[in-house]
Amino acid sequence: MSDASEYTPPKVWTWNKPSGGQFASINRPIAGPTHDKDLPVGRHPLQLYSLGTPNGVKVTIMLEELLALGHIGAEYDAWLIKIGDGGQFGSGFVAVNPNSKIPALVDRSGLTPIRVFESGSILLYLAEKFGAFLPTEAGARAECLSWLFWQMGSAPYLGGGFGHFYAYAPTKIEYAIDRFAMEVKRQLDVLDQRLAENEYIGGNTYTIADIAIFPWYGGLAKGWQYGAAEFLSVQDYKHVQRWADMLLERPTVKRGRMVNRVSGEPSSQLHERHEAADFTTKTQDKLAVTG
Ligand SMILES: N[C@@H](CCC(=O)N[C@@H](CS)C(=O)NCC(=O)O)C(=O)O
Repeated sequence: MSDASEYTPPKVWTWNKPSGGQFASINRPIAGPTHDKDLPVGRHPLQLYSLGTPNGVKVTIMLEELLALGHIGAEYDAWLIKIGDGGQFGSGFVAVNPNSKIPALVDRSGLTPIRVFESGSILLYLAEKFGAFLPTEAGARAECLSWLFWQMGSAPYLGGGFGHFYAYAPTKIEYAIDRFAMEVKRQLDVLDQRLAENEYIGGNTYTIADIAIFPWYGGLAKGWQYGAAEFLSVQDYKHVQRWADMLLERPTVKRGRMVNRVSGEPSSQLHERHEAADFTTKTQDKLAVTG
């Protein structure tokens, strides 16, 4: 492997070798399906096609929150899409999300199914559909949406930037790790300052801004991301820690984090969720016992 500093880009980039690193086998410079595969459809109004990554977990927390509020229309089937195996490139999935990334949702409650992709768009769609976790007063709504979109713009620096170069790239490039560590620490400080003055991200109520930001930045603060807690001194962000601990107390957050999860304790992994009872009967530890 050549040193990063020795590389001179050619005039025209061509796809002639794997990119290297953990996701080399699924990275491609072209869009569209690679194979024919229909998506399964369950009996509930909402069909979620996802994986228990931070982007996926945003939606399962939201759905569990809505169900806890008594919105039976938020009942959902959560199907597992294995992105490491290229499940996001099946024809059925691409028809729901042309961008080939989890999470993707189909709302089958009406006459015509409605597809929704991009986690922020899914949170907004569900918040508007059920009238929950999105303030109606103009100022509070604007604040909530500003933070929701802040998350959508910021997390790629954390995941695609810092996480990629710190944890996944085949070589450790100091320039890249420095650049993105600096940006991620700045982002954590933005949140820390906000949470020093406010109980929740949007102000004094829990909203889709918290639901969007928690899996990424709460997870980083709690040491779940990239083994980077010490490197980024996450304990220093006291208000982010306080907020993350508070959200972790919510049973809905606990349940949402289990859905479509394929790593960690077997008792924390519910690969697919089709009804509420699955949380007690279908986690991996239970399936292993019953076969
Ligand atoms: N902006 C998108 C990002 C979604 C995303 O990056 N999903 C990742 C998993 S967390 C994925 O499906 N990756 C598969 C791929 O890139 O092929 C969102 O928030 O929904």
